[in-house]
Amino acid sequence: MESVSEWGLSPLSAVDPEIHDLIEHEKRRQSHGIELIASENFTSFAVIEALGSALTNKYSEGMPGNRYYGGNEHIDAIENLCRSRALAAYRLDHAKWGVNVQPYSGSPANFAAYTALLNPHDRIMGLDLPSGGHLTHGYYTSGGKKISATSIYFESLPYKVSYATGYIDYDKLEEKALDFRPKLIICGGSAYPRDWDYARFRSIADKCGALLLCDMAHISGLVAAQDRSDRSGQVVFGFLQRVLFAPSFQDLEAANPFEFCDVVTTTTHKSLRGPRSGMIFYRKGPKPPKKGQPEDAVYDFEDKINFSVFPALQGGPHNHQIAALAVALKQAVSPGFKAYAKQVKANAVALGNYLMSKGYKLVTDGTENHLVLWDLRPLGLTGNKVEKLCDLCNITVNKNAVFGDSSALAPGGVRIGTPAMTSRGLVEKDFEQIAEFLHQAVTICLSIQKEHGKLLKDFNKGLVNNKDIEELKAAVEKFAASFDMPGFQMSAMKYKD
Ligand code: DSN
Repeated sequence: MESVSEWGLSPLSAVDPEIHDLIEHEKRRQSHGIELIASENFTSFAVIEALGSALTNKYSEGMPGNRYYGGNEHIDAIENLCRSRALAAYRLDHAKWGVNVQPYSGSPANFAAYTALLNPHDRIMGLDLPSGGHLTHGYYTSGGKKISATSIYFESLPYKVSYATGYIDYDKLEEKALDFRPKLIICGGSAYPRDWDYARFRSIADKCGALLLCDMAHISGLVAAQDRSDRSGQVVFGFLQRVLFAPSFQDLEAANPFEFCDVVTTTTHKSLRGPRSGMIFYRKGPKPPKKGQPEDAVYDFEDKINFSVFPALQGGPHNHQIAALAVALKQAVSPGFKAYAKQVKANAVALGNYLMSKGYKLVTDGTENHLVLWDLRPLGLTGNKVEKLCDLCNITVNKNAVFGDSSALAPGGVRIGTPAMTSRGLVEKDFEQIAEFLHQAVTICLSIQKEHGKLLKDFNKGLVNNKDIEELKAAVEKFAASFDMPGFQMSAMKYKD
């Protein structure tokens, strides 16, 4: 048998050069490319250190203080710290809100929340996928094929954006909701460039007796961002926090879903800049007085949500993720995080304005958050072609449906987000340069399509040995490599050039 130090203490490069090498290639791809996927980010070295720690060894099914395994004293401390930091990050009073930090990621968090709040076949309404919603909000195709487990196990009726404006059509949503009488309305999306009117959602939910859940995954960093310099990053709970530090409207980088929703779910690796993980926040304590409700009514979400996460849907919590999330939440209440979130938004505006100045069409003609949705249909191009060409030039975007689209594989747009490159220190002028690169990429796409034809197999021929693509790739690499990279030292990479 090998010695412990031989199999257990040798570095990755010695144990598995193949995987080590692929990781080094991926580091080069990340550092020498322009990362514009709106749901991605670059996390910190401290978060990565916690993720790659001995915490991955431990089983801890159950909740802190009530586990099915021994040896959890430090794991309990970590999960409790993570929970209190999560509440502090969103300025929540722990008497009124609780949080479960065990979901493995966003889709499991959403399904656990639905499992807790709904019975099979209960009715739900979420933003339609082609309108910028998420699969887990109940998507099925226009032909009726149920794509998401949410639409398989629950009866889902989507609401949509107005085809004229690209904004959510709240009046239509209200009309549909009053007919459909859902038990749950879901707000939040994956490709919606505007802020959310949570007060209107609440009023619609109340009119039809529905619960209101926000999936704030994309904007969770913007919602967390607040000027905390007056507190030097300290965590302050309770009355004092609410009175002295209640954020003014101008102080927030996004409308606050906690003000109006019953439950809020999120991933933690998008604009929040943490590890891949998920959280479910829920109201607890006395319910506000309402006609027809007993005076002492209290919210009953806590036990249901904790039970849904474990034992109903998950096994052991991923403690390395939870510790890494605790680190990210600590970083999210530092004064620098507010500046980061502001810059994410300013960069999205700069990028959007540059593209519009070139005559391109953005959904809703702009952005109020971290992303723009570029409508390529007026150009006669599809998102898959632009995504592919950009990939060849080391620019990473993703094809995305634009309302009215029917094909997910050849949709009419691309989604472009600013969180990742802002984490590398880029500011408005850099994003104007990025928009110029995107303009060049689309120009190349159009000339290939003109020369070779619209069919994908013909278009693909124009990508081979294309001098314009090679030149753009070289310029993109030079540009991207000139910025710092969070998480790892570029100077220590195996593949630098
Ligand atoms: N898949 C993510 C996105 O790209 O928006 C959401 O979970």
